[in-house]
Amino acid sequence: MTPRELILSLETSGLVRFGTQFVLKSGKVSPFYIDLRNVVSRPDLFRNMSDMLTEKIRGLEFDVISGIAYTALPYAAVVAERLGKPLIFQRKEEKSYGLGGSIVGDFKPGDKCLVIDDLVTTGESKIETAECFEAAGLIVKDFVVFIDRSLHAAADMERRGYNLHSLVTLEEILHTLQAEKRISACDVSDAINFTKSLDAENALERCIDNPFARKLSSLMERKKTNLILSLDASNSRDFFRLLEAAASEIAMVKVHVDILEDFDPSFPVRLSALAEEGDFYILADRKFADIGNTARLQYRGGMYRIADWADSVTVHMISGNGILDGLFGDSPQGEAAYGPRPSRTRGSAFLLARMSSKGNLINEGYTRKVIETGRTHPQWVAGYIGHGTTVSDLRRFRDKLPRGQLLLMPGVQLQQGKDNLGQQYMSLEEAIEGGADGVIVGRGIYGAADPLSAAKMYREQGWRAVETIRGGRIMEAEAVAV
Ligand code: 5BU
Repeated sequence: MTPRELILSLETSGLVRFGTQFVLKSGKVSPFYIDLRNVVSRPDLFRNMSDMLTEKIRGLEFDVISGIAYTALPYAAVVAERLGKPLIFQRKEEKSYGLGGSIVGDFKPGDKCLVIDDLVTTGESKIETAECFEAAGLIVKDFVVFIDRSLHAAADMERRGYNLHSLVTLEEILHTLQAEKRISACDVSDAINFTKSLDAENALERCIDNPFARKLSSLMERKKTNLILSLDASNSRDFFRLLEAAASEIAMVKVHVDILEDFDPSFPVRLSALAEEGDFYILADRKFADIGNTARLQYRGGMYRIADWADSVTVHMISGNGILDGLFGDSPQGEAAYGPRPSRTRGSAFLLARMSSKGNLINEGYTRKVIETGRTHPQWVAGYIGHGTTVSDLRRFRDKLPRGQLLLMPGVQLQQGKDNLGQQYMSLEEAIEGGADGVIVGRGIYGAADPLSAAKMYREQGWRAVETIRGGRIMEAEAVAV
């Protein structure tokens, strides 16, 4: 069966329909309707579509094959049998008994898995499936669908590291049916306009506007530096000596305030004045991790009163979303007990999505949930702290982050390497090539014989890489346009 015959046959069978208004599952009213679920009850069409799919897939490289339940599963079974490849699939429901997780079938970590689905609209559900498989150790690169009913999904998926192959596209359907006079020019323009508006809405949903992310990225572009100095000094004399020297080179200073032996209330006063004068922001790397109420007390109160002076803070999501409400939400018990809520531009977080230390316990499933939390809390989450073992590993992770939120990467030095306590370093250029927006450097600068020259070198090399690789832009244009 050719793509043209498939289109005509789907239209004749009423599986692709135009000309009236259809209410979609989302409640939106669409001028066309595509539903391939009942193809399985038409043996001839099912066989022909399975044949087409088999031919499309034959040339691709994979070890196991999967279909997204329910619609695509029967095709995946047929194709797997024909090509002599193992079939695996993801349960739709969480299993509450017996052994094994949500994936049925045998595979080895590192196996390449090809995924079949019936349609693609935004690509989001494909990416969710890929992430589930990746969390189980599989490698997902290729998706094959019958119909790409969007105008952008293939490009969006490609940006996130996946190939989308389709047997027919919406444009081919429209073109074929119009040429056959089965639909009018008006049907075609209605379908295109509807799809464009749906695509635009989806793009907006994925695009996040966080005030601090915007401020930090514009400071980076203005000052031409993506350097974040991790100033892990143990006394304030060393801290300010180093910071004064490096101030002109950095976009932000990262502070572990509890490392200081001689902290007193004059420290944040002096730090804030220097930040103002030197034009950089302050990130308190406190790594809050407790329940919301405790995190709130730690952030707004105690000796350090971090909320009063830090532009942003780092947060582990291990205790659940309540920590973000605790840190940045209003105090139901009043401000007296907890201190005031930080201002909108000041109260922001970088979530720990991946760590640089060897043997850390964060896995892909955890990282995925952290990103999901960041995506659903755009008012507070300016970005993520993350690391990659290689450029492509970092790139794949970066592509999963919502646009408009930033990736800051620790574990960076001029060359790859490690320390003797588990820290693993990636080189500055690799970090930027992999998609880090800010590079966090500690000992590479303050441990150098001449910290000021080291800071200058990191800033220059880092910004040169930003200019070469991304044309001197930190925030993607689409994100700023929101
Ligand atoms: P270094 O001297 O460049 O190795 O310092 C790195 C800093 O980044 C240090 O303050 C760490 O606490 C921080 N860090 C990290 O190295 N790796 C991580 O995964 C996270 C934070 Br999260």
